[in-house]
Amino acid sequence: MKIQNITIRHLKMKMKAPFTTSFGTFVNKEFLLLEATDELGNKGWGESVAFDSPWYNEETYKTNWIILEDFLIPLVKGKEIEHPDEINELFAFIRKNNMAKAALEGAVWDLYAKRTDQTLASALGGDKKEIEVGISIGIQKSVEKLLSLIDGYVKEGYKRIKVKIKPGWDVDVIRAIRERFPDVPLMADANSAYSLEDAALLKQLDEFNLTMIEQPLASDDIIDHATLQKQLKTPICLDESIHSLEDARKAVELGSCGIINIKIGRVGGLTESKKIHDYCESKGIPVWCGGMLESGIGRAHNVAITTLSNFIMPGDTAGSERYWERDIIDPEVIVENGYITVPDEPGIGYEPNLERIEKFTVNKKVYNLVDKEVVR
Ligand code: OSB
Ligand code: MG
Repeated sequence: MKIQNITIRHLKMKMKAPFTTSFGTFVNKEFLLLEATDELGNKGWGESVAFDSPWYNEETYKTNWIILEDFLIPLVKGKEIEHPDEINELFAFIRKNNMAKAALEGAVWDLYAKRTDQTLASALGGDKKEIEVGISIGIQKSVEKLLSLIDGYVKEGYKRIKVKIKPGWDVDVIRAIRERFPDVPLMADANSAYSLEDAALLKQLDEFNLTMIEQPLASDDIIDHATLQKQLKTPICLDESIHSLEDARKAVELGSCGIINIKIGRVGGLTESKKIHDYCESKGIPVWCGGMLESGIGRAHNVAITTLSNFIMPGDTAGSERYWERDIIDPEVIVENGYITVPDEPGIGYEPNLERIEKFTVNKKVYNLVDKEVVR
């Protein structure tokens, strides 16, 4: 395939409810959507999961735009692409900027699946017809409010509950949840809010039978996590620390975690996600798909990767209605009794709704990748 043009759109969507983590609160979601057209007129879609502020990692939607415009789009210009795995190699010499890479690579994967008339899930090698999902709940104003939210999501059928923790909102909160919901599959995500000095406090979480504790220590660390894991019964799951297959290998060899959260954007795309998945499968390390409060496009990519066999723990891919008044795809992502039915249309399997996309578009630019015909 040869990509003819790429449209970058900057969208701003209001979240149904603010989402608070240990590092900040999201009220609006600003992000980039990529639409790539091939020579047959197929359209492939990708989403950058970079936020408007560099607090989860160093990228933002604005830095992504620059990297795409100055480096990544020129790299695919004029290239004959047989398979999306080639994009991973093509981009490899550019350091980091994984979310920018993943946005374009994701659009190419969607194009490839559509051209070969298969679902993105089957193009990736996944064969689940439905996936099990959990939900991630932000830090709340009160424990009572958190308990009532959990109650609602448990009744909706979500397969596990993840709550955000930070110093001052941790052991007592988890204890209160366990008193009210003794058996619900439960985990906690600290988004790097602690250090090894907090080991004794984190050890107290062992008594609550959590399925895992996600990223307790620094976002660039795998050494202290290995030290901490030796002291904890609860498995550590790494999120922010894993950017590549190499990072996964080192973390697993060091014993820094027992579980890995795969986010397509954080690791630079679907090809790298698949590599991490396959490596973890060979080592007996379960993986699950993380979330970045995605719109329907990114959500569809998450659904597809989750169909791979070693995604054996419920991920954070909740239904569209949990985030948006109205998502930008048709149909929206629907969760029933904790399951999402994997779509069976070619590619991402959901139709981007251009009318709604335009409504949320703040800025857009079309990049033409075909040299204009030379008139002699
Ligand atoms: O650490 O997994 C995280 C949201 C924003 C930034 C980081 C994280 C999260 C979530 C929410 O936990 C996942 C989702 O519902 O998309
Ligand atoms: Mg996390």
